[in-house]
Amino acid sequence: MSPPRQHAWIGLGSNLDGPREHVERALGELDRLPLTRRIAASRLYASAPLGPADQPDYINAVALLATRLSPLALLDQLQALEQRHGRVRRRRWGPRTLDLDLLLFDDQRVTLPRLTLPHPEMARRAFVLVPLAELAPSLVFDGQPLAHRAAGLDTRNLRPMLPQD
Ligand code: A4P
Ligand code: MG
Repeated sequence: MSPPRQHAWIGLGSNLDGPREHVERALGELDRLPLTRRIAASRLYASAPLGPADQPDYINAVALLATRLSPLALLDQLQALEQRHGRVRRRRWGPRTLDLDLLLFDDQRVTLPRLTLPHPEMARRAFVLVPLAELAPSLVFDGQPLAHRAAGLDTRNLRPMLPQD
């Protein structure tokens, strides 16, 4: 019997070497991971960097996957995809060609050295919560619908990208 299909929410980010192309290409690649389909994607958003300011602005998006992979097997696939985009890990919160964060995996809670679920920073970050709320405004996180949570964040820095941008 095959494992059940579960829902995984992925945060995508890039701020190097044509960030928009990295994010758009990765959205296509997420749809081709083993045992996995992409079932929705948010718009792309541009924002100033959180963390060190001496780096370019970021492009972010969120995708919803249906997958039969386990959370750790999906993390392996996401990290392999980051590598294929030429990601080099330097400093924490530093610039990167592609960052793929596993935000939520159904309602699983995981605390492992390699994986924390839900992603510990997601609720504080407008560039994660706003695209997530765009896809799932009524999804309840920590007792509150995402749309309410997103409305409470400072979004002055964040702008949806237009086709001509
Ligand atoms: N890890 C644990 N839990 C998870 C999870 N739920 N999803 C582990 C993904 N990975 C998880 O990540 C470090 C380790 O976290 C991995 O080995 C994995 O096993 P990393 O991506 O290799 O390292 P990092 O980049 O140094 O840290 P991190 O925490 O991923 O960086 P962030 O928090 O993603 O921040 N500003 C804007 N505007 N937009 C951005 O997207 N991104 C960052 C990066 C900084 N500033 C930004 C943005
Ligand atoms: Mg990361």
